Amino acid sequence: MESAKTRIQDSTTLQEILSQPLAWQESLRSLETNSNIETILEKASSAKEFLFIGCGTSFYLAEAAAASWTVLTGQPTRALPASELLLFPALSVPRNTQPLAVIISRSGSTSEAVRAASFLAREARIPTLGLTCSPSSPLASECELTIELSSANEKSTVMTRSFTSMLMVLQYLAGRKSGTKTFCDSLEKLPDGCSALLQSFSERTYAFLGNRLFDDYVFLGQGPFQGIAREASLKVTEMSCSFSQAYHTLEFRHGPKAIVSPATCLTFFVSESGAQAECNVLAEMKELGGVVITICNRANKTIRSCSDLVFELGLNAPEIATLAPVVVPAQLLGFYAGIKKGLNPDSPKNLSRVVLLD
Ligand code: F1P
Repeated sequence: MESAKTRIQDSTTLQEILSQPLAWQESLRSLETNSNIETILEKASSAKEFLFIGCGTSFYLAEAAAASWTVLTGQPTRALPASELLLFPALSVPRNTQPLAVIISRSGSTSEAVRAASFLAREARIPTLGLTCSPSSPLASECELTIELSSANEKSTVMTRSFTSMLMVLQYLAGRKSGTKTFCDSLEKLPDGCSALLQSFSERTYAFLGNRLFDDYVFLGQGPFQGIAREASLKVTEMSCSFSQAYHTLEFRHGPKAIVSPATCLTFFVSESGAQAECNVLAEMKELGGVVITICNRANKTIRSCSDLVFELGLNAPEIATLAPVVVPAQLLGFYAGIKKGLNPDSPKNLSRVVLLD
């Protein structure tokens, strides 16, 4: 087997994780020359509600984007896995609603996502927007309009920069739709604000894991950070084949905390609006003997005294604008946990880059 050092040095996945600030910059810049944007914003201006759809990582992206749209536009925005729409259409799109649907798929080929787009456009007669990282995709053939972010695509199976870049593009559109230019400006500043952080985050994650091997991982987040917690959990499972769960932070007290031990790694996404309540849970889990990682924009006294590892971004940005950057430490955690277990995140066990159904 290749040494850990070789697997790290040669890793495409790690290179893609560390390239995210550049991918964000190129993705946001591509909107400036995208002739579809004005038409998309015009369609969005007449919609009263929105439905974001995806599979796997793209579903959790849909969740984080839907939370962003709801907060930024004040209009109800839901997220669903494509399978829910296909199996339970009346539940997913109640007959008296007329949402604008956004179907998200890095590959643009995932069977469930393409079938969902086809159902919405051809049967439910619902306006559809596609968001992908792949050119000339089956998804684009089904959607009325499609945004293609080729600079955010990955060679890897595991989605990292495609997740954060597509999320930021959807957040940018919400900012444009709601006329909050300051929010769009804060997104455009993120690449500069984060590029210096990533290398140190990478080194600190590798050092923290050292010879630790955890039995299980827990990711906790409230509000717009819940979708981020679920994506973080998936990253650790995909790259390290570890058991990982995600919960609303305060929900964790209601039973799941039974598992907490020194072999449990709990990662808290601490928000600004819910910090006090979230930090009470953090301190309690530390007391129970768990190993605590905190990812936040600004750390407080409880975070510093009760965490075994703190990732503090220190960005001068609204809370919603931090959703993409805060997932990066969790991507690194998943990557290095896999390396420490002797795995190769570039070739994740059992996974394919696209799930194609017969
Ligand atoms: C969705 C997805 C990924 C997963 C794996 C298989 O892909 O489920 O989330 O990590 O790569 O495909 P897509 O629809 O966004 O291309």
